[in-house]
Amino acid sequence: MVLSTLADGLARSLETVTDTVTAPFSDPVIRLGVTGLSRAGKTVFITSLVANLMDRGRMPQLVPAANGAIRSAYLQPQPDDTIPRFPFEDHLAKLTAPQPSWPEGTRRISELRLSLRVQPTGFLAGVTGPRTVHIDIVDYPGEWLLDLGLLEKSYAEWSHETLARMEGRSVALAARDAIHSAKGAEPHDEPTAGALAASFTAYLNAARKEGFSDLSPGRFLLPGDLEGSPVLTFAPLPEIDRAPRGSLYREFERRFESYKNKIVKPFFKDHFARIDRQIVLVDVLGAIHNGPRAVEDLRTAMADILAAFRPGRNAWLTRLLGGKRVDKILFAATKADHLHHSQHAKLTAITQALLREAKDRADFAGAHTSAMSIAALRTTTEDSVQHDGATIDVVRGQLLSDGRQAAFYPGALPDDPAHLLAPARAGDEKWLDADYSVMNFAPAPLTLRPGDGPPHIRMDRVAQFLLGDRL
Ligand SMILES: Nc1nc2c(ncn2[C@@H]2O[C@H](COP(=O)(O)OP(=O)(O)OP(=O)(O)O)[C@@H](O)[C@H]2O)c(=O)[nH]1
Ligand SMILES: [Mg+2]
Repeated sequence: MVLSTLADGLARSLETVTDTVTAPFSDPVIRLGVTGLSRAGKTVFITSLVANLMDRGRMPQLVPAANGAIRSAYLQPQPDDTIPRFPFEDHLAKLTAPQPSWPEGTRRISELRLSLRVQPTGFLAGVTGPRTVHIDIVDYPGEWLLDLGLLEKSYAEWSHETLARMEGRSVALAARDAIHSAKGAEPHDEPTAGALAASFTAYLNAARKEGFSDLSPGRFLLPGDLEGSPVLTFAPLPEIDRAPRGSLYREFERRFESYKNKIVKPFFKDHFARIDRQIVLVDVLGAIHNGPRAVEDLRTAMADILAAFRPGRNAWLTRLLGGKRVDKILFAATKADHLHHSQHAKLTAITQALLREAKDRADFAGAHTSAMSIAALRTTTEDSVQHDGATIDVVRGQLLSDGRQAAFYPGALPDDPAHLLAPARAGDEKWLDADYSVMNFAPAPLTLRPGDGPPHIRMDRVAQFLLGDRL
């Protein structure tokens, strides 16, 4: 008994070195950040991860699941009272209903606490009882990370850069006219401010549809509860030297500062700075399907997003983090169930090449990174069909559009990622010698055996990379 208490205390004091603990004797917590651009697959990913950690029958590559160290898994109230809870049960119910459906788009941050009872294996196996490890999963839009760049800019600098970018874009025409005819030195009045902000926001939304990614301030696109509030009611204006007090320019300048202080900084302080492990979901197949420009845009957006994982570039963030950093980052190409497994390695190689620049810098900052091709929810089965005397590897699934069963071949990904990335960098309109398609499959109706979570591709490897060493 005494020995066990002692050993337990020892184990815990060791943990405090590596784990996020709030008090000396509290249970270890792993804070897992899940991010990605809109539609990357965050909601489906979290739902599947949690379901497969609760029912571990399909998790052979997660070592502590396979060797029985994880005794049980259960949901608990999350530690942060003011963040919406991730509605896991609703999402799982929809995905596993007799007529399954995909979740709605998410517009805000959310959190879920999954707790695992783990019996330590290894040298403490005999002397300690099971312990509890909490996994706090935080779902946040990747677009929010893009706002980090605003912190070191003044309103005048941001306006200057934003207006310059708008120059070359046809979708910016209306907003540009509105901004250039605005009278920044005249007294601020709210209808004028509101109309300018609306026009600028409409431009940002249109630019996103066109596939542009440098769309700060990120919260203008995903306003949530802040819609219509002053902090989201401003727009860039050409610089005015010594704008009078009470002028439109001065008010927009004040609101820009307020956006930085009341939206950007709290997000980084309250959420980002506390993350231990991060997964970045990337819809690489979707971008390839949309053509070279979409691939290039994805590449630059990911580089900007990952700048947040390179503190040092931003003095404020460096101070805030104080040496703490995310120690593992996983880049996952999602929806890999659109591809026969014989092409998964190529998809992973393309993902790696796409993120090379950004990843190298994150590596430089000391984080351990990896890339994988995954499907959080497998909607297809594999098959081979004969076509013109050749055998091609296809996937079969149910089409979302009309419910038909279809065999699908998305095109052959190149062995050398440069065959895609070079034309993307060169700004080509179309892929030269190939066409890639994606299909929207419906989630397949499931009959799960007891103990099995929803079918997936490599979610067990994902869990092993992100959590395995801490369980
Ligand atoms: N085939 C397949 N499709 C997937 C998978 N995961 C996501 N999808 C598709 O991608 C869409 C977006 O997935 P979500 O999980 O809602 O993406 P999100 O990142 O949460 O999107 P937002 O909340 O809008 O930012 C889904 O509606 C599905 O059509 C998967 O594992 N396999
Ligand atoms: Mg979502």
